[in-house]
Amino acid sequence: MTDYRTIPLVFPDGFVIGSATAAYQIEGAASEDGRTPSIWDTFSHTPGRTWNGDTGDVACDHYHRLEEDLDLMASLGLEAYRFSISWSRVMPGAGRDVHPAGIDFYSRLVDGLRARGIRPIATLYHWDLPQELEDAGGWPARDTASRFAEYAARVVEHLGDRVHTWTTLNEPWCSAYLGYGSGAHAPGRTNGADALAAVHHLNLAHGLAVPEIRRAATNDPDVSVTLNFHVARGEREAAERVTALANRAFTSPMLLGRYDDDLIAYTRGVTDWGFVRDGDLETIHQPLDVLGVNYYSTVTVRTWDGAGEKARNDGHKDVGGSPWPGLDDVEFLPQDGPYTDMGWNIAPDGLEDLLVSLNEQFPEQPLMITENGAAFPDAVDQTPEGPRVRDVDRTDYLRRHFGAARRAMDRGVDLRGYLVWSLLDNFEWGYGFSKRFGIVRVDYDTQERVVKDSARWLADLIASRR
Ligand code: IFM
Repeated sequence: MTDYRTIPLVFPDGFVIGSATAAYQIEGAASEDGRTPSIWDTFSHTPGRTWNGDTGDVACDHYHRLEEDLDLMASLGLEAYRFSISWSRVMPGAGRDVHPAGIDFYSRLVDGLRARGIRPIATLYHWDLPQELEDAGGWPARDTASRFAEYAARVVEHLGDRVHTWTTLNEPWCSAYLGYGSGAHAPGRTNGADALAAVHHLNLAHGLAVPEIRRAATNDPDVSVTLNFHVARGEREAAERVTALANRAFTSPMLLGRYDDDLIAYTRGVTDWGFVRDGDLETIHQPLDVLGVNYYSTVTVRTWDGAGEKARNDGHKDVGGSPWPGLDDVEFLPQDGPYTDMGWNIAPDGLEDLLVSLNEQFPEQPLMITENGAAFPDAVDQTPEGPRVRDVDRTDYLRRHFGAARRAMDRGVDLRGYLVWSLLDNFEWGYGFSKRFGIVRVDYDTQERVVKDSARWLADLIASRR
């Protein structure tokens, strides 16, 4: 077993180290300055959908604490900051025009980052579809893809002189399969055929948006998409099926211009894929400057023999529906620990394997880790110097995963950067505020920020490069 903690963390010039967040998880100000509800507002306000009935109404109040949070990032020396833009804030009611107050917030954010020497990396869609578009059919409806491309164009017309990297979608796997398959995420629908239609329309949205971004931007930005890859271990055939649905359903159309035959075959009982029209795959297949990789843990699978209860340890909240349309006979087995507070196994070797495998599949494609991090319960110690969070478990997790990334680079992977999830403790979707991923603690009663030891470790790592 590799001890990833002993791998020297020396990264080349140009490699960026930073942190990431997403709009609904931190901003709050849910109905201020014209913002209208997204599917996550509706979902979180529906009884029983989130832990403790938590919502993003206030979250980390980042909307009102922008300057303080920017200074915090600067104090850690972050080289890049990945944030997402709330569609409902910049185009309330899914309107066609940009709302000045909404775009102004992101304009100030981008300017504030640049003034502090932090690279802005903007994600256009991190799961918060305007409710009006869900009412019109959501991602299973083709028109949503065109609306997304329009929204992308309008935003980039306003910020496209200053954002360094544009990311179309964050983890479309979650939007499609958790939103429309299992129902664990907004909008909470449970229909496998809808989930697969959503997969295609998210891919199409990406493909339609990329040329709009390139047309509207004036600073020759990097353009990317962020995918959450499933690293499937165990029985080979079951792992291949999981990989087809989870990973190749996105990488094959986006990077190779096709849907794989085995994916179509596995899901034949669910849908005939009639929603794929002539020309769609050419549209989706767009050159990308960087592919965003989100990685947290692995899954272990095998074909279910039908006896007893099927194991469902896929790391996703089980609310009854299935996020795996067409894979009813695949079971997800419990895995060896240690685990994070999400119950996810800690497996830095999975990150190394994933990066090496992506490099083998797409040798010309630069990669960036756009999310990696861990939830732990954390304790606050009162010290003479003030509150302190000694999160040795999170620091150890990050140390190992940075080591794994470095190892992958030694094996030839063109890795351009590493963004830790997350800058702040925040609204962890269905788990509400019960899970803390931040390298900075947020006291949700006072909104006080406490820099955890893991953030100090990250700051030291960044400082060591100067
Ligand atoms: O909090 C999420 C984030 O929004 C998307 N990627 C995974 C994180 C942890 O679950």
